[in-house]
Amino acid sequence: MEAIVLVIGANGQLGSVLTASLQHKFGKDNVIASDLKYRENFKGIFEIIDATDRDRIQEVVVKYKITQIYHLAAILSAKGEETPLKTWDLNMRTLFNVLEVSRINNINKVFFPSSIAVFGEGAPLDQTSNTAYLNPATVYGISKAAGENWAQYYFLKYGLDVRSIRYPGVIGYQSMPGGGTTDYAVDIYHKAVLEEEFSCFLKENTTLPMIFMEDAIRATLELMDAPKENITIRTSYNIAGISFSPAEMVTEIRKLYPDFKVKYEPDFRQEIASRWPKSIDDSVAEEDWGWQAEFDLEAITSTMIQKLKEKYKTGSKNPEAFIL
Ligand code: AKB
Repeated sequence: MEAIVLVIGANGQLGSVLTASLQHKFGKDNVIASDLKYRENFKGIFEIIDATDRDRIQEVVVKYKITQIYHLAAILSAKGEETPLKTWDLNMRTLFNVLEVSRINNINKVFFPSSIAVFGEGAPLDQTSNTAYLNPATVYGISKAAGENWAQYYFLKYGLDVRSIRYPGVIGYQSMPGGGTTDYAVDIYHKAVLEEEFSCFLKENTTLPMIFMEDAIRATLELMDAPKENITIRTSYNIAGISFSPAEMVTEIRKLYPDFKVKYEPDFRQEIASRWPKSIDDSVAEEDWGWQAEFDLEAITSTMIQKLKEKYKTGSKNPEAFIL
């Protein structure tokens, strides 16, 4: 059967790139992008959806006879700490709306992103396994840990085929992140290419798991394509890309920009990062659906710099203008 896909949160860092990949895979007419606001110059079908409004999701699902939903709308780790109750409410309400609409309309497959933010004190910091203790210290992490369990609940109770990945920090040139603790790892490349000084909100030796956008998108598509019987994890799959610290990024960037200047001004995000794993064991994803990352720090750095140089050549100095 042909897939007709709804992407909720299609303007975000991951959503914008995933939408383009889904259009490529399923055809422009079979992908419905949605977000709170229209995206300028977007090519394809776009609907305004506030995912806290269940009736609106239902309306769009019926209108287009949707068969798959990718639910990417959420408030992330750093931003979430400014308004914990609002973050909990938004992250959970939108998930429940998607799960309920999917159950009622017999949606074939649902994608729900989780995060390394589900881990915290009590889990090993190195090679954190899929089954490691979940003890999140941010409201975002709490909402993702709860969301994973609700995803599994809908699978066990209603047979809803919900699939999920615990993303590391995602690095891409196509779009800008917003409100995360790993955002520095995108900003740093923009500053390097603009030949500006970079102020890093994490300490130089803070190692975190990261993944290049191309790998993150491929992981998502591979998970969603995997045969149902291969999916042994119904909470969320660990996936690893490559782990590194700000200092290691700077060393790599200086190979191309020897005069690149960085100062370290750690803020509240340092505390969030300190509780997260340094590296991830993704052997279950590898066993179940063949997951393997391709981009290391050197490949990420050379691609980011080359692509951002091309983009900035077009004249815009506004990183927010970078969506695709
Ligand atoms: C964040 O930093 O909050 C996100 C994430 C790791 O989920 N990028």
